[in-house]
Amino acid sequence: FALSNDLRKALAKDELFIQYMPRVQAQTTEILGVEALVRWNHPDWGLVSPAEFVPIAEETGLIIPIGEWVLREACKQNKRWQDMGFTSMTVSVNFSVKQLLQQNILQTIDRIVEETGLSPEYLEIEITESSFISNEKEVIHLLDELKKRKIKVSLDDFGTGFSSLYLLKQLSLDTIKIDKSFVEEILTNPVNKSIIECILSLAKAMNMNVVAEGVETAEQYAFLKSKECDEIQGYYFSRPLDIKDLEALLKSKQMNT
Ligand code: G
Ligand code: G
Ligand code: MN
Ligand code: NA
Repeated sequence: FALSNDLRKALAKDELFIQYMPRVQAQTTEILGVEALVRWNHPDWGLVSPAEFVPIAEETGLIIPIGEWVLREACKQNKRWQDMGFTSMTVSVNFSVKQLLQQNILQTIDRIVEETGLSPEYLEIEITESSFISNEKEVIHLLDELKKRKIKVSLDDFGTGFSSLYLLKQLSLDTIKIDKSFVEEILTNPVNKSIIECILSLAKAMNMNVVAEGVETAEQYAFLKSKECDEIQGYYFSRPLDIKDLEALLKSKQMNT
């Protein structure tokens, strides 16, 4: 309870901030986008992980104002980067189920996109399979509406939830993100290897982009590259970064090309 009271004030006290984690094209290692990851700098406890406070935010409903803040900051920031010359990066924002199923979520997204001036094709919303439990119709409709607006949608933590192939076929998804638990044992566990190959060929047939998450070693990267996985996200390329550090990385990449 103490933590949820503190979280209530965290936004007003400017204790939340965002780190951005690069997503690179597998073949060229060009940075195609960044994922916005919220962080909380608690006055007494220091950094509190979102793995800890996002569930509290969901239970208390605070995920609504927090999620809206993250979305606005991420769009604003990406617009700034575009104005600085980093013109074709997508920013991805994680949406929890409660946030996605708000009554007026489309109006909120429209308003934020308009306010910040970001072109909608440079915004991606990450949802999880848990969004679909007993809300299939609503979510299918929402994804169609986002597609009309050219906003991208990715399915996060793919393979850990409840999506059926039947459902996957009906969704307007741009990208699936293979959960890091599959990538972790890619070279030691033949089953994981098969699962990844399977997801890659399925995604190709369905015209979806695939991001492998949690890539930490050269061997994992080499395997995924050889299987023509589209994009890589993981500590092997970069950890989540503060704005200044990301800008330094973008500049150094720009000079190398
Ligand atoms: O960044 P890290 O690995 O600590 O994130 C832990 C979890 O918190 C991940 O599941 C991630 O998706 C989630 N998370 C990070 N930022 C946000 C956010 O802005 N909104 C939501 N709903 N979840 C987030
Ligand atoms: O649930 P979601 O996929 O949004 O979670 C993203 C989280 O996964 C981020 O908080 C990020 O810190 C973490 N992550 C991304 N890549 C790696 C990685 O290579 N290794 C580890 N341990 N965590 C990672
Ligand atoms: Mn994510
Ligand atoms: Na994920």
